[in-house]
Amino acid sequence: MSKPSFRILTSQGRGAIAVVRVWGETAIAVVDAVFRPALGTSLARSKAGRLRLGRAGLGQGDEVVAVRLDTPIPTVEIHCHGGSAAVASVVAALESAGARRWEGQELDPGSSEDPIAAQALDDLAHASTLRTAEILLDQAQGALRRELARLSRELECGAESARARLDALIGRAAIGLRLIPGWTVVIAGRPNVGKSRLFNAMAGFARAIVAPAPGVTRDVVTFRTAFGGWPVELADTAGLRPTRDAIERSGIDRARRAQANADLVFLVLDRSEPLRPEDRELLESTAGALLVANKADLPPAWDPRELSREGTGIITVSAEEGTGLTELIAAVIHRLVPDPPAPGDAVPFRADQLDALFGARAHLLAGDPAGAARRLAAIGSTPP
Ligand SMILES: Nc1nc2c(ncn2[C@@H]2O[C@H](COP(=O)(O)OP(=O)(O)OP(=O)(O)O)[C@@H](O)[C@H]2O)c(=O)[nH]1
Ligand SMILES: [Mg+2]
Repeated sequence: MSKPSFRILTSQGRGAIAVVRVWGETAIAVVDAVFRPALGTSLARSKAGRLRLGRAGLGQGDEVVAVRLDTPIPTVEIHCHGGSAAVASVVAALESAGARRWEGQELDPGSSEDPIAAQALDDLAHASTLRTAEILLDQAQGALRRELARLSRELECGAESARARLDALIGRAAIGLRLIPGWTVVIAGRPNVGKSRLFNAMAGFARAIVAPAPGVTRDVVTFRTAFGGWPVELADTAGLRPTRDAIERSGIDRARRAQANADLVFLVLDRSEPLRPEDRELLESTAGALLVANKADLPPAWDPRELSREGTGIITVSAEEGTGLTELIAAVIHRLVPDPPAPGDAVPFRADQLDALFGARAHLLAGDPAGAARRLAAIGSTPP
């Protein structure tokens, strides 16, 4: 008989609880060999779904909860403490009882009839916000699979609507592919406009150094947070200006690289001083940036309406007093996720899914709807 596989479902790092899933024909016997129930009988004789308290692991072992799942393939989950030593002890005991660590990409292929659902469950373990977890849970419950099936039916009967449905799905992948890594937002501007003060105000604590002298920030300082439930890495950068100082120049190079790779750049301007030529150059070189007029608590030296770009506007804030931050965060959310998915919407969430959607689109544009349907049918069937 083949050896059962196991996989740690929870993400690596600190956590109160870790979950180890074991599956395969002999999974229950193998877990019974390492699980010592506090009371009662073996897992083999327990009902599926019944939580059993006991110990598992080498030596004394860790106090754990074990549960048999009601799945076509025999499966047990062991919930142990989340510290690395507790997990390592349970894993070592499972390995010595004959289980093998699962190295595949998907959670446990074969226990789910839908590999897309298995991939979504796998990603769910890494979701950092409730909002992103809900979207992945919808996909785990079949939202994407059902939409692909609808799309295939429309392709088969040559419906005009198939193209729009396919394009909508491709559009939503821009969100889906960001659910785990999140978006990057970079704060830019000339020295001393208040970038670091604004960064701290948005992070909620004094992460970056703030000082009256220009040229204070050198390294890119980052902080992971979430705006409106969307995970974001916010980055404070060196003020941009010509300089002979080698260290400052190196900081400015880093700032420019961070801007080039960002999903969104804020260009911060100081509203309490007349705009300088450096500000105007930055306004020209950062065409898609969100404009932020800072130091609104001081008397204004210029009118933000002079600068508002068509359709974008300019957000006025005081990083010092915290005013305007709600509007700024709302503007960031709107720029990053202008059209959030509704509950239950299909959202592609892996690069291989997006590749297949583009492949299907190319077939469709070439007048080959059957080829497009074949590409869609293959989604999730091969490991990425
Ligand atoms: N009154 C007022 N002062 C501010 C505000 N924001 C920043 N400052 C002050 O402006 C000065 C520069 O602030 P920083 O946040 O260090 O500016 P920076 O843009 O990060 O500067 P560099 O790191 O040198 O590029 C400090 O003295 C801050 O206290 C604000 O909203 N109002
Ligand atoms: Mg700074």
